[in-house]
Amino acid sequence: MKLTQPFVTEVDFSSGVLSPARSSYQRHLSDMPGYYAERDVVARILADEGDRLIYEVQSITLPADEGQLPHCTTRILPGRIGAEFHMTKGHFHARREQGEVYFGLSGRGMLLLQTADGATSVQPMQAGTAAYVPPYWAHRTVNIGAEDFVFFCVWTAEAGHDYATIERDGFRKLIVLRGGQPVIIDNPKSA
Ligand code: M6P
Ligand code: ZN
Repeated sequence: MKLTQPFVTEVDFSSGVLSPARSSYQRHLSDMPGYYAERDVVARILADEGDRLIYEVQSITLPADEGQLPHCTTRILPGRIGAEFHMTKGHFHARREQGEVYFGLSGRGMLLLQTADGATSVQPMQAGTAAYVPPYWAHRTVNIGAEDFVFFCVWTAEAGHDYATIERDGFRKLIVLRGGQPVIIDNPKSA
């Protein structure tokens, strides 16, 4: 067994920036064009406005051994693609029986969850919210506010990410702006 040494990381609640700097990646609109319901709007934004940063993840990478607890921050920028709010891709865990915990640091969001059987759940998140992603639930986060939505996450190294199902089918619910408010609607694609 190779022992991992204890360590700490400072987290900036408003930006999600980690100190010391850790590994990070960004997702732009061009990385996820098929994830949004209004494909014509995606194409128009990419043509007229150029690419747009949707979210960024700063993560503490650990050995992929069972029992390790990778953790990260995610910052979703405010904005919409047509009516639909900026969001993460969303995923199941490759090992479906593995859960995850989120903790809201700043801004306002929604956690959208769904099982393979099509059960859905939407949970509100803001600074101070601890949100539990139980085993077997796919999960996506959505920024419904005018500021960055930033949260902290902890999951298990053995969980892995499975993007394929959500990339193909999407979630059964969409979070869109209607009458000036974020509302949850049925995804016409799943009807
Ligand atoms: C959260 C966690 C991460 C995930 C990130 C971005 O921080 O669930 O594991 O990578 O959100 O979401 P996604 O991987 O679905 O793009
Ligand atoms: Zn996850």
